[in-house]
Amino acid sequence: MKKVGIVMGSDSDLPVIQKATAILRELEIPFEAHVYSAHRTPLQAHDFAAGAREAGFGVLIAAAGMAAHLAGAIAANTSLPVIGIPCKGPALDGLDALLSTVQMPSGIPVATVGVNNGANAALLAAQILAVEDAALAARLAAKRAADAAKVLEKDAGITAKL
Ligand code: RP5
Repeated sequence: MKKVGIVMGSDSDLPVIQKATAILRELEIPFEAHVYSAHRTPLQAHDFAAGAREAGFGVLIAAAGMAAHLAGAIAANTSLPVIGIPCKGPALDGLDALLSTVQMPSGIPVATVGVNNGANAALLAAQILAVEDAALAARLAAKRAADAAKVLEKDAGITAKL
């Protein structure tokens, strides 16, 4: 199976990334994670993106906060699909990173999930890999069913309580 490549701009983004890695583990998807910054270590970020297809990755996730150029910089150097996670920083509640990640110019797309939404990034990565992988598609369907069952349990609990 192709791997998911994860890049975070700083180790301070780790709590967001851990939401993604928990789901990738649950779905038995191999991944590799790195701290590479578009600004602090641009050469390493470039080299990772440029070599990602050759290295066996099928989709990349890039998480960054503040002036979040990482996902765009990664996308500029690969034709693999790139999923951007805007991370909440010390100011502006993550709106800075959201706009920096989502507002890519035409030609270099980044599929942007919600602020801090590592879970959706992992699920979207899984869905992309599942296009060509029926076993993974079945695991995704089972997870959706299990997640729906949890919501219905909550529904029954709230109905009983009120
Ligand atoms: C971004 O700046 C990182 O992705 C992180 O979200 C933010 C702050 O980084 P640190 O100062 O915590 O290393 O590049």
